[in-house]
Amino acid sequence: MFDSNSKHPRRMARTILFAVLMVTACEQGNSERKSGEPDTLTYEVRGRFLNTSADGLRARIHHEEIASVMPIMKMWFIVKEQDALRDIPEGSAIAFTLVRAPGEDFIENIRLLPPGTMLSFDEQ
Ligand SMILES: [Cu+2]
Repeated sequence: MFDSNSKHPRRMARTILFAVLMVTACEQGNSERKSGEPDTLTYEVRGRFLNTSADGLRARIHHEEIASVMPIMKMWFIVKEQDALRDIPEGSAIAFTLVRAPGEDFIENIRLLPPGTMLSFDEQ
């Protein structure tokens, strides 16, 4: 009955804990990836635009869950299109494409969503 398999659940729990820690570490800008994954991955994301950095190169966004990537959080994203944020008022609901390329993550194709758009973390 108590064979070598009895150690397995604990190892499984440790693996799951490690996976959770990896996901929650994403705000620190982890861009490492395992070999064998595609070079560039893109994700369609919705969120609320909070503000632009002083140098204009990054946007702070409260984003919805990005499945298999990140839970809901507020974080900074690199914006490569210089004028992309010019017509986006702070507090607007937006949609954008998250690009995760080797060595860098950034966002592009930022679109304003209709006024009054409810996001998953908004109060009803
Ligand atoms: Cu995030």
